[in-house]
Amino acid sequence: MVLNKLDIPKSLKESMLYSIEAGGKKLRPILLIASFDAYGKDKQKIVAPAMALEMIHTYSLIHDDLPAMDDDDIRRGKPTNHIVFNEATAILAGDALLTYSFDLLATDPRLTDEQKIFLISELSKASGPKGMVAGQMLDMEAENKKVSLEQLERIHALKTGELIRFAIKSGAYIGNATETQLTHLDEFAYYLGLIFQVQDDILDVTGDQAIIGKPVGSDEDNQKSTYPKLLGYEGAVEQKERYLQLAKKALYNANADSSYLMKLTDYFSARDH
Ligand code: GRG
Repeated sequence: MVLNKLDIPKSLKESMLYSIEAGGKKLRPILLIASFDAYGKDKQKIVAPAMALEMIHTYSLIHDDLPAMDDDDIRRGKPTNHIVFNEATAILAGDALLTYSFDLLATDPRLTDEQKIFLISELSKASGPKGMVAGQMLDMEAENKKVSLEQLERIHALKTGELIRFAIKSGAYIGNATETQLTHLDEFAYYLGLIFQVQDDILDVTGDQAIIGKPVGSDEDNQKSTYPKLLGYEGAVEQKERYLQLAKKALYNANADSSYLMKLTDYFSARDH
């Protein structure tokens, strides 16, 4: 991993590597690669974008787990970053992963200047105040409040959906997809992000976390709006099916060699962790 070679303070590097190597599913880089694969050939070009994306996702999880936010002790099956190191180091490790991801894109010799500008601009929009950070803010403000389905969709489209959109859009862009294909893929990615989130909420009710981790109905659990709370369990499953049909239709319209993306869509919908 490129982080190993960085000449930076030892404790900062250890803290960054701890979370990156903690064993996440790497869904976003996998999506980026699958989207590239639907159009392009030279896979070397997507190494830096895939790494940058996972670094930003990991930064968001480190910060989300902090006492000032969700105050979580376990992430990716291991103690959270601030528990192992300390709060200040965890904040800096998150900051460093965020900023270094842009350095990685700006200096990758395999990307053209035009591709670098596209990737840096799209990734900063997706992760920043018009994207993931906005979603996190709206999510915090919605705690303990009743939200509508439209509000819930908006929160998740920003909070988790924007990075998923970046994965799909940038993979296809580097693979030289046309403008029309990118438009259809963007619609596909929007629904894929929502499928990911409904399933995440369903797993909170039915999955291992519900059985061995946070009990459903705990204080923490009550604060957040989720699809099952809003629509009931059956309603959430039906809503997921609606998103699934819309995602598949958009993917079909994108006219891609989309067998991997199709398989990933089914995986997102049926995943059990
Ligand atoms: C702190 C700016 C800031 C943003 C945080 C993404 C996010 C915004 C918070 C994560 C909170 C959370 C658990 C959201 C539910 C959906 C989600 C993003 C789950 C984690 O993604 P996975 O399942 O994780 O892809 P792994 O560990 O496999 O990478």
